[in-house]
Amino acid sequence: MTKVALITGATSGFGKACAELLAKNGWNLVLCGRRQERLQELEAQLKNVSVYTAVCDVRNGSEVKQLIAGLPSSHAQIDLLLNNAGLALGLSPAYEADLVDWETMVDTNIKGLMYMTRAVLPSMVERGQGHIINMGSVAGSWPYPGANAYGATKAFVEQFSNNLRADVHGSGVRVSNVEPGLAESEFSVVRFQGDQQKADAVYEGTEPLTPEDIAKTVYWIATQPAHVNINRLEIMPVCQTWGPFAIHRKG
Ligand code: NDP
Ligand code: 8X3
Repeated sequence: MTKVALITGATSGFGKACAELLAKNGWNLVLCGRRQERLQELEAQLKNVSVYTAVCDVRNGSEVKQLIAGLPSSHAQIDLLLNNAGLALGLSPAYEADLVDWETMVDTNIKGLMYMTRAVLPSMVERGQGHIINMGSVAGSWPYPGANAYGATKAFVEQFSNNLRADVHGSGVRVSNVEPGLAESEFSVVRFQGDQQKADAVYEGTEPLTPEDIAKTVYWIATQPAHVNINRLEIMPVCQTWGPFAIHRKG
């Protein structure tokens, strides 16, 4: 039977690339994001599969509930929920960061992911099948200057994924956390509030991961045999690794 994947944040970057790869492999799709035009463009581009698009701001719990409750029967049984919608805002140290940015990251990366999970999971458990793949980040495990609230939201995603697994144990439902490092998408443009030059500088002289790399990873995780659960998968480009501890010296 044709599988159905629901992807949050399908209008750009990882979410869009995942939609394209899943469609290529015959999956029917529920695609959401806030930008309607982008959703329509993507729907028109994806041929031979059934695509249901919905404008949905994951920060709004009732919008999320309505979306799931109102899915047409053809798309109501979600086999794969890809909780991908998310963002980083700013790179300032915590003592200068904008509190509203922190709240937006918490509302999107944490609360939005919780709303969607809570809305979709009961049916998966009832049916004894389904897979939730959450989009974490290396920033959830490794601290770096300016990651403050963003990294902490992704640490939440990692632990929430582990705890979900503990809760669904015995049900057949799978939960995975993908943790990418440097990857070029609209991520940095969003982080720097539309400053394209600043965003480009992040990737200058590097060969970052691409959204297609992440889509292949997600697809591999989603197509493992039913008895296999990839708990977490951290992925970086070869050009990225860890630095030494920062030691502040007097004088
Ligand atoms: P993009 O900015 O290209 O895509 C982000 C997606 O999230 C967009 O489709 C956007 O859609 C959606 N989104 C943001 N806020 C909301 C919201 N409130 N409601 C619904 N959708 C929302 O970035 P990426 O593809 O790179 O990011 C995808 C995920 O991967 C994020 O969770 C990010 O934290 C994570 N990540 C990114 C890395 C990177 O280096 N690029 C590395 C590690 C993790 P719209 O604006 O239309 O709502
Ligand atoms: C995005 C990757 O390294 O910019 O989650 O935090 S990083």
